[in-house]
Amino acid sequence: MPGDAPAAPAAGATADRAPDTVRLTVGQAVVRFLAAQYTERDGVRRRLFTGCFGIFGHGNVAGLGQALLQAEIDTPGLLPYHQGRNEQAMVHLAAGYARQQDRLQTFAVTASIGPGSTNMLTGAALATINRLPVLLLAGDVFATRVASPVLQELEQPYAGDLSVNDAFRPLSRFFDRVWRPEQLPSALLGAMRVLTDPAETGAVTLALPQDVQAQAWDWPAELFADRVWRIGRPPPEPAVVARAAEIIRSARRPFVVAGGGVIYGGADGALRRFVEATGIPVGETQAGKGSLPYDHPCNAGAVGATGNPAANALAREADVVLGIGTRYSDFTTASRTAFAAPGVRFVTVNVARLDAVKHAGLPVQADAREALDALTEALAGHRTDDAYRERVAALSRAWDETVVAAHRSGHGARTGTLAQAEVLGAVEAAMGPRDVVVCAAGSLPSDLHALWRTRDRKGYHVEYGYSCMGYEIPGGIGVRMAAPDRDVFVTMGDGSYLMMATELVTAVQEGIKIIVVLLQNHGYASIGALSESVGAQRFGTRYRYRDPATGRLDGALLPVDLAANAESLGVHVVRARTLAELTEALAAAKAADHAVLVHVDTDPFEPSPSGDGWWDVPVAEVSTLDSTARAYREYRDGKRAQRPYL
Ligand SMILES: Cc1ncc(C[n+]2csc(CCOP(=O)(O)OP(=O)(O)O)c2C)c(N)n1
Ligand SMILES: [Mg+2]
Repeated sequence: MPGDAPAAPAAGATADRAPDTVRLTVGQAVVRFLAAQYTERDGVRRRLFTGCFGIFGHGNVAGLGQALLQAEIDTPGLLPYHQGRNEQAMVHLAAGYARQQDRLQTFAVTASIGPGSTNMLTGAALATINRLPVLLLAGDVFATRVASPVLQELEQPYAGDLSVNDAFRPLSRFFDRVWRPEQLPSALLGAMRVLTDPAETGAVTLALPQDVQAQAWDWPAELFADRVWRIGRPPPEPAVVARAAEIIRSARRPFVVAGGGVIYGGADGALRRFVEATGIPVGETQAGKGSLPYDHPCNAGAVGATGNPAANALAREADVVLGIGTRYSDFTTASRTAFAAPGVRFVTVNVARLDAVKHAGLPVQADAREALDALTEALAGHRTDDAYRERVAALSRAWDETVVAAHRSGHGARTGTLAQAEVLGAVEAAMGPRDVVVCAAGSLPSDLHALWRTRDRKGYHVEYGYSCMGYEIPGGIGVRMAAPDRDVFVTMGDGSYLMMATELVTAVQEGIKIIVVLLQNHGYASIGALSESVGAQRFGTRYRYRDPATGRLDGALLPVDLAANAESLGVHVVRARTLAELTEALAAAKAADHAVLVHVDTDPFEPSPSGDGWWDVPVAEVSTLDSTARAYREYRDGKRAQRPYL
């Protein structure tokens, strides 16, 4: 029964109040509580919440807004407030931050009721799919319903207890709505339990009705005591390790798939020891790129639909695949065509049972580092044969030569417009060994996955669980906030820029240095190429005027000037036209102490070299178009290679 909480004693009326209580509003209690939460892993303690991002409206201005103000004035540093431009972007920023911090620290995000909150839905999905902890504090309608329907309230004729925030339920790993102050402690503790569990983590949403946020209550003082959430390292069962070692020993061509769990779990050192002892080659997923330096003799690089030919050849031939910290997305398995050997078997190390049991392999449900150390010990003396190791080295060498040739193709000098791979070569060359490249959607993630030569475990940050256009700038700001000692190079397309450039203002406001490399190719080049491959003729993928003669969007290029747009937001902008200008601009950006955007035109039709990974995108089975009919026949052939892995 919302809203009929007994009136708490007034401040100062101590006679009937237990001495160990603190009188605060729900909003003030949330801020105090969040500031006292810590994570601890491997003996290192960190604050779980570095601060709170927020945009205020009537759903949170008087509750959490007042509480954050009071904290800023009374106890500076308790839970620092940051302003964002768009709620979705604030969640992306928190997710980028959490990823760079190996999920040990994050931000809370507060939004008003209605559209402010629902703007966070896309961010929630991104965080949950990428298994990144973010805390969403969504303003909600009056618990008392005294003024219903309030501005922006959803009135559903069939349910009185529903609000727009119920849309967060399927996207959150934990959801609670605090109808009464008494419910707050259990909601907060439930939220922390999920945020700090590597197997469970993702978006956590607490819906806070606007009247309840402002309501005062006498809280037990112990609610605000420092709380340390230990992030453990569950060890594998010895019998399972023995069985896994037996399977790996029986393999002639074993292959490791290293996923994000290797990096989040700080298992890169353990992986290196494991592969150096056994000689087993490694393919990296998008989230797992950086598990080994690119030039490590056991690192074959990117595997899967966007993988390189070296890793994909090894995957194709592998008789045992040891997956570590991967969720085996369709990009990693090339839509279940990557591991093609008859009878291929899987051993899967993952802290989450959901992932450990995939592909009907042997599940090793454990922390990645613990499992790798145990496997190294159990496999002592075992090593792949010389011929296999030489093949890995030869394949990797050949791919590296291809990458270097793509960087130096001379396409820009010949045609007047740079190829994307030339731009990536220049960016890579401008970066320090610890600097971070950030990306999320378009044609860049596949090029980065295949071509990028990662030198540091935290040097590669491509969001490819949700591949969300618009993540790039806020995600990059989050990375930089987590790692102010690293330069952050955000690479993005014009489509992503137009989707969400707003947080450039946040970078300017907070003096956060990111380097945005904006590749202008006048449309959705990636989807254009995909469209062509499914026989859809690049329909709807170019930024063109509607041609009055044809009535279609195939007229002249639109006169957009994204460099001017970025300038108008207060960012320092450099326009680069040639490889030499680009190199110069990137060097200047690296030396600068403020945010810089480098604008460069690229050729949408010049593909980068890539592997032979397949991706299942169904093609129209019947059509009046020859292009589609042709594509369907090819699709049917591709489909034959798909396997259930059961
Ligand atoms: C929010 C969102 N909408 C749509 C998509 C589907 N999509 C993936 S890439 C892409 C085009 C990206 O264009 P741009 O950023 O210019 O990169 P380019 O493909 O030109 O390299 C689209 C529409 C997406 N990933 N995210
Ligand atoms: Mg584009």
